[in-house]
Amino acid sequence: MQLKDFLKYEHIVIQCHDNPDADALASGYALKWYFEQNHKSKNVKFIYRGRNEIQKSNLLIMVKELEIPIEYAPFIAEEPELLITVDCQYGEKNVTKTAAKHVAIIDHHKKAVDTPSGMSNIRSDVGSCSTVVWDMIKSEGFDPNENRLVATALYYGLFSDTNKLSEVSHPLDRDMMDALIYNKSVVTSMVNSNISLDELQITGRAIMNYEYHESNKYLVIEAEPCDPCILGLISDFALETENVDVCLAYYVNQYEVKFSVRSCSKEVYANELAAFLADGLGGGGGHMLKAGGTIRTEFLDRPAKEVLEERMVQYYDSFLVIYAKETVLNTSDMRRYNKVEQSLGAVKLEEVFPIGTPINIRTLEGDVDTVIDKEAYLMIGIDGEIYPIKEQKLLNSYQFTNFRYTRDFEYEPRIRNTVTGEIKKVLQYAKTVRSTGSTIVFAKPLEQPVKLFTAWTEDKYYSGRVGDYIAVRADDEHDIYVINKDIFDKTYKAI
Ligand SMILES: [Mn+2]
Repeated sequence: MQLKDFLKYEHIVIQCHDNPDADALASGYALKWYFEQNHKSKNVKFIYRGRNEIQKSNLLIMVKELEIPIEYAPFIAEEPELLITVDCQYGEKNVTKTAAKHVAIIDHHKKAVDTPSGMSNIRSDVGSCSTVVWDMIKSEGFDPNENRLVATALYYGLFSDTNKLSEVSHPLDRDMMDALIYNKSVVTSMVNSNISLDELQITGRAIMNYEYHESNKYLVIEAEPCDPCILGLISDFALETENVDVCLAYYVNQYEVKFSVRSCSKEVYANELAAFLADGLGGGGGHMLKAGGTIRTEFLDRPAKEVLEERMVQYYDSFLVIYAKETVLNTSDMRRYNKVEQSLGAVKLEEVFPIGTPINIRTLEGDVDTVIDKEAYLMIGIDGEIYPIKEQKLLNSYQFTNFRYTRDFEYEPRIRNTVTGEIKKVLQYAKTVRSTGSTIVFAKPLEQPVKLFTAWTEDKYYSGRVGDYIAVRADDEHDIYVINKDIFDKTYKAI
């Protein structure tokens, strides 16, 4: 779905969820701005409905200072030609239903409704709906930076939905953060009016009622419904306590469970735990130390507290932690495999920017900073994963072919010259390489999830789920690793 598909409609209503938050306000604002850039005369309204008018002081500042043209419309007589719901999905409980001839949805929550094809853009892995709208507007050749107020709103939308950017994980979110030129003083005044005195009390009461689980050193803290940023505050603060390695803070309201996870344990990635807690019920993510998520209450058959507590226990029970350096696997029940020939992609970085250029490589898995030298290459793995590699190591296992390399990415990796800011996408520089060697490994499917610290990564683990493979090189008993089932099936054959 593209925004220009909607230009044919004359009468458009943009509606965000009831009890709007900063992200909802920003998404609708930017979208309305986009339509006005195209046709000044178009009849476009931005509304919210439901029982309550906006009250929170940061949102009141936002609407006033950023001149957000939103109307409170508890009753609506007209039936628009096109209704676009932003930061929510038409038909869900958190958005009052508005009759319309056509309905479109732009959102970043877990897909919860059926939508006619071509009428929705729901990107569940992105940190804010503001990011989704920003990306759509950019794809049409417009730049929200042309209006400082819109740019500031988008920035604050992402800022609020990701706990002050601390739970940002998607590269698109980082692209937007880097690109927006926003008004810092307005953001500061909103940030400093974020919590009401009532919420300050909620924070205190929540902390008083912590539950501590001594065996695994984690805290669970339930708060009354409040602004989600409070959860981040609580968990950041609680994690500073001695003998607390992990903290989960959450609240349950009528529609959803919101939670924040913090971890300072090298054996628990906050983003992994957040995804585990929300698995099948909503969405969760972030990065290794800080993460968060949402569970829709309609997917729960029991009280949220029970589900979360049970999943916390399951999370700790299920994983076997392996330190490859100190482990020798029993290979008697493992089969021997050979790596099959495969085609991967490689980019000689010197062809992208000159030698000596400091660059930032942005991929779905994260950012990598490096300086280009003569031997620097980028590999594009079988699953689209990107990693830097030196020429010698590349040539040890792969051979260049004359073919160009093509593939589809959910997010095409890009390289930024950190001095000039120039950004180039990698695919146009990628060549196909073919694997040569014939590494022999012992491998078997995992019967229990593991966290594996390889011999080279002592403070970083790789997770394997049941059905994934654990493998060890025949010529090095400590070179143990885990391989995703699909990748294993594609890259190894039994001998
Ligand atoms: Mn949102």
